[in-house]
Amino acid sequence: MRTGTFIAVAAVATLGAVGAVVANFVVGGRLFEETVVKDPYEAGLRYQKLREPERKRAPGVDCDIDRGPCEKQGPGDLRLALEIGPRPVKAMVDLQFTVRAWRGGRPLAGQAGEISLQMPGMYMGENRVKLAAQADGSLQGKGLLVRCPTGRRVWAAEVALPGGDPAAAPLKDTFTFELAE
Ligand SMILES: [Cu+2]
Repeated sequence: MRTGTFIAVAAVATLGAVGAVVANFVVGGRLFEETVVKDPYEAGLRYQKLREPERKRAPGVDCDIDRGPCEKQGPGDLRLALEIGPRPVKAMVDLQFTVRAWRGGRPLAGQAGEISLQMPGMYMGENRVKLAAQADGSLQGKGLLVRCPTGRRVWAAEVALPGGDPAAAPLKDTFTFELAE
């Protein structure tokens, strides 16, 4: 190789290397800017909003049980919340059902309750979870959801809590949710 050619090749190689380093800085800088998040909470909300349209909800589902407790506004100033764990909620797994109730914003001190589990439009046998009062004011019980032979995963949990006095009608509300699998 002649010296002139070598210098030219070396110069091009060096420029190329410098160029790559500069490009790296620019790309690195952009990536860094995109990774930095001003408010992680707000970013989380944005993430959820972005994700929401992707979630396929079966008809009739009114409770996204895998995101935490579902709340319902009952008649009057009654509020009922249902939580099922572990999440994601799956069939053929021991589940813990937790119910909380409030009237006028104050926790209702219930002694017992019951959840009746059914698949909308399909008889799956009797499946009831007995709820017992816990020290933290909630009602809890254990249960299991069977795997449906048709592959459907939508269940309706009808929560029933005894009314204030023995003559009163029970407080009832239904939460319809879809199992993760
Ligand atoms: Cu079924």
